[in-house]
Amino acid sequence: MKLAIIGDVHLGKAQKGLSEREDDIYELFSKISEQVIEEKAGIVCFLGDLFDSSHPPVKAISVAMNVFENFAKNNIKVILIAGNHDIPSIKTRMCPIELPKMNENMNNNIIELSVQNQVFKFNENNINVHICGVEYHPPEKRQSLIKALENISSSISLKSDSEKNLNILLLHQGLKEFSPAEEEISLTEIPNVFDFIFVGHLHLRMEKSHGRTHIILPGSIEIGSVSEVVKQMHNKARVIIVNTETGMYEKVEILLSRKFIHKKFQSSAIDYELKNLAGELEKSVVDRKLPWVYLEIEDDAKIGNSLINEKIARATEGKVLFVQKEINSEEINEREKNTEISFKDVNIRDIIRGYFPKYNEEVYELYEKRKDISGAKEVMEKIYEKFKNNYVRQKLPEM
Ligand SMILES: [Mn+2]
Repeated sequence: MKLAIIGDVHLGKAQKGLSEREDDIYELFSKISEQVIEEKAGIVCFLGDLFDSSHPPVKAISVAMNVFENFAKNNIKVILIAGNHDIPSIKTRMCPIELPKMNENMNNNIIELSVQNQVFKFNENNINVHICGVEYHPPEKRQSLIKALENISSSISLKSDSEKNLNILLLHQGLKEFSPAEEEISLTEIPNVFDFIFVGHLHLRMEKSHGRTHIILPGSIEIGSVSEVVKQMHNKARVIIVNTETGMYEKVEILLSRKFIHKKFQSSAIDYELKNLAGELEKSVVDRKLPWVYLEIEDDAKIGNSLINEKIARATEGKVLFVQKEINSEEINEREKNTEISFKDVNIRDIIRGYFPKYNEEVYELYEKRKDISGAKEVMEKIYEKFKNNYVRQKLPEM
């Protein structure tokens, strides 16, 4: 059987609030689903953040329903895990990935993997395939994530070695090996029982082998932010197809509907660069979709932000959906450097005393514990107690 693995989709996301960008994702998602049907996949796995928010727009839900209905008609099962964007912050609220399960026609076709239901297994041609997964766990729930993975590992390693197994793990987490700043989990903490680990969340495309395990980050299907533009200037969405019989995988790419153009130049060459860009823009309209432009400009000629902006506006007017700019000038760098120096000279304690005369001790403690959530919580409770006592004492004489 073929499994299709799809990274963060973020249905309902409208980059810079533009409905054109919201529609780009709907369109691409439908295109990807058609490709998956054409590939004759038997199961499609989503790595979390199918929706951009836990209360997505109606259109996002209807697009998802249509795609899932199409999968059901073609006998394609869907396996989902919840990402940090899908999970509602209020526990009693429903996670939007539950919605398709409420439709009778696809109810049996959609499987949500979570701590409550960690493994979906099937046997085909004498191969036991275990597709395992849990929902996103924030850094403070690291220990329960590690425990859940141990549970999965012991439940799937009960099988005797004479049988052939293909073990796949789906995660929506930051992994230390790919993003050192993440405090969530590292590969050494994941039991060594998986052939593949597919990871959503980071939005980047990366791959790594760790022992017997192949770790693959297919990346988000679309480009969501400036950092993604710079880090992965691509014009194709990527779906991973795993063949459960051979254990091999391939990457299927689907062209994005809108062009992204990234240019980096110095202001001394701005007229030349913008003239070239204007020519490129004319050729970059696809199906009446205007390109998205990202410019990084170093103001070496010191012509100033307002003139740079004016030149860009004149060169791109009517030919782009959006121009995102980052102008680096010495003037700004100087200012930033100065703020940094003066900030270092400041005594935080004195500042806090000035701003919070009554609670300065507690606020300073809070400031010191700002990176330690449980410590900060204790301090907040202390502040609240003190506030409550003061408040009651102030109120009493009036009664
Ligand atoms: Mn995401």
